[in-house]
Amino acid sequence: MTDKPTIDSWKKLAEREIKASPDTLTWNTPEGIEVKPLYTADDLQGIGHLGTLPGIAPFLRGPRATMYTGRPWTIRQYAGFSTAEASNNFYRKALAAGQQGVSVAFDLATHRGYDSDHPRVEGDVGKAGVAIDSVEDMKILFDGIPLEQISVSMTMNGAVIPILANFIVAGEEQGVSREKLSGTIQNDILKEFMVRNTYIYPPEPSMRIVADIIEYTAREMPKFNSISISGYHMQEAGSTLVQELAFTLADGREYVRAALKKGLNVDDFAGRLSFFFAIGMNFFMEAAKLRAARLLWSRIMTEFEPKKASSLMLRTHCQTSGVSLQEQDPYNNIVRTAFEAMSAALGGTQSLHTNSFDEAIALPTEFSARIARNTQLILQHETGVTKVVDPLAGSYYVEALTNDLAEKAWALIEEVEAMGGMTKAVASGLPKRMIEEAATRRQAAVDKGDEVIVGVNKYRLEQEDHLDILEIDNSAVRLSQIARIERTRRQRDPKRVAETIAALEQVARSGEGNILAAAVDASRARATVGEISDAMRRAFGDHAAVPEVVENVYGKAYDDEPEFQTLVSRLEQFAGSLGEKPRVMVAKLGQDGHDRGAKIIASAFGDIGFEVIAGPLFQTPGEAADTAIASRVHVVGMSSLAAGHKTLAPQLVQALKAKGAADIIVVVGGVIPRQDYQYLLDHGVSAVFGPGTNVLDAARAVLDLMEGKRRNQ
Ligand code: MLC
Ligand code: 5AD
Repeated sequence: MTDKPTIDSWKKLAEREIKASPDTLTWNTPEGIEVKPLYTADDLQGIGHLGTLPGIAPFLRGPRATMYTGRPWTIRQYAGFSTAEASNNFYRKALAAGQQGVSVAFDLATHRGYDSDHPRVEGDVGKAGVAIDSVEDMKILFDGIPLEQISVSMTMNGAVIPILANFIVAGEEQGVSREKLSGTIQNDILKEFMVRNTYIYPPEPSMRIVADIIEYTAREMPKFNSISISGYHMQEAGSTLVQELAFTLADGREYVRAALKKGLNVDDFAGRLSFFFAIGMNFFMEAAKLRAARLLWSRIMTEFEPKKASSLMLRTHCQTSGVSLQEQDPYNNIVRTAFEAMSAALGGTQSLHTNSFDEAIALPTEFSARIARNTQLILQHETGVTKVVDPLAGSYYVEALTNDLAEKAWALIEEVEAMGGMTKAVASGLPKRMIEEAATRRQAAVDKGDEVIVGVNKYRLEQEDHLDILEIDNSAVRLSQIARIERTRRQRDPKRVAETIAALEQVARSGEGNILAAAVDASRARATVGEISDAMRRAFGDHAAVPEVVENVYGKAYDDEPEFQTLVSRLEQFAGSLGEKPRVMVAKLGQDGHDRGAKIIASAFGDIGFEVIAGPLFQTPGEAADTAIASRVHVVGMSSLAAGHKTLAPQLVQALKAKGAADIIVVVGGVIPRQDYQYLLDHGVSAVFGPGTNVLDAARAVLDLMEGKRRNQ
């Protein structure tokens, strides 16, 4: 018989193996968690949550007693593009092929409450999602999809009132009354102000909208989840998992307070609050995050003293991480997504979207969507992962991680509380700043090669294969949408439209009555998404954010490293010859609010020594040209993530030319398919920086362009 081995004997062995202390193997994660090379039973000491059971508060091991053994998670692929007809066709085929729920992606014009004929949305109609202008489109979107059986998620936050109203009326006209409708509306405005940016109104009236929807659905739509409180977009914007966890749960607490203020009883709505998290590449930590989320949510909800156990229960959708997927060697993304999906299943998600491998380049094709869906079907039918509840429970590592994440997130939640809650914290800009700092730090780690991404900063292919992608002819979509809006306007009763819109505006202005109820009347009368949104704009005004740029994060990560310093000196020299600092404007055009890339570029370029002008979101090409000229910039860098680049970049070049500023260099960065590079270059763009570009390479290229221009002058 041998003695029970001790941790000291392991340490000695480990030291001999690596010829250094095993402490040097500790991984300091971006969350500030120290992941040790070995976990043992000692790491479980003092952890309070061990021994809990699934289906019973605090639900750490899952909201359902039987979890996937009773019913697997819902395969709910997020999709939408082009017209309602095209998206409807896509949904029907997906449902026939094994998808279990529908999840609608709307285009950015719809998100921001504009009809397809509005001049500000020319580049956006039908591009990043489906264009919906009125209930007529919504009816086509769900044609042949039985809404009393299939649950529908709608990702909508800005124009949440007209979209939910149109859904309710489309159901009605399909013969499905609203109490039978099942599904989820995202309706999570706080994270829009932090990261996703498809807000319309200022924070205060936006919070009233959220509360009105919770009130309406609690009373009239018992099977409908009133909100999907989302951390997904925080992680996409670059947050750490602790930030994602803490800010999402703090948002949830704020929504509960807003609903209680409406006079609702906590048990009348809490069971229909739902959540949404991202699942990135940190396999065990992501699964632990979902367990920690359930633990903390039940702790938060206990404060509100509900009577029903289901009010303490966190149910969540997950999506694999878009930001973890790469343009380079894109089939690697299938592998990444499969690991992330497994992690989501081990964490106990209720519903899941798996991304397509062409994520970093374009919207999914039928082929890439099939592989993404099959990833989940294979997990559910072939791996055995559904045969047991919470299989990671009792793992020394995962239980310790669950505890670490919960403790760290709780500390951040308390910080938010001390600021007076999430609405105030968001108004202060702190969460947004923290997330942008984390994003910039991560970019530096990738650019420096400290963090390896296979096929991007290591093992990169010399020659990338050609990839077929989905192309949307958005001018055709726009014309067909405009034709339908015109037909709808011709056929409706204008008096009824005017009356219902006036009534809606009155409800919005007075603070009396329920905005969604009023919008349902307007939708029945065939008022458009734009008209309903405008009535509320008149009452509430528009929200305009002032972009802030973090400083000294990217540069600090490089410290005095020669690669960075050489570039800084080269830029200084050029500034000397120019007689001033080179000025770069980072521009966001159209309704594309995805600004992680733009913010990172602005921040890193600033640290390198450029003077950076961060343009506001949602400019038209003409407005961006005016800002560029007024700021006397040398270069405009347009960041595009929503596929509007082929319309908007040539318009920007033309606008500069028309205003006598043809000497300003235009470069474009973001999600740009290689197929489009030549088109942009032919239309006056000087350089294109696709996904996976090293920021220092981009800065060097911009400097080359400026030097070249100066030599030729
Ligand atoms: C579940 N059920 C069970 C069971 N498991 N019954 C018995 N035994 C079991 N083991 C029951 C549930 O109680 C429920 O019934 C029904 O089965 C369905 O299960 P669910 O777990 O509620 O799943 P689902 O209906 O899919 O709802 C999941 C959800 C919901 C609660 C997370 O909110 C949802 O679907 N969210 C999706 C959000 C989404 O897709 N977002 C896309 C964002 S994309 P009952 O009667 O209790 O309801 C995005 C990108 C961008 O945002 O554009 O930026
Ligand atoms: N269709 C499918 N997936 C989409 N996503 C965004 N828009 C669509 C769409 N129209 C996914 C991508 C993106 C995330 C926010 O949602 O994965 O990263």
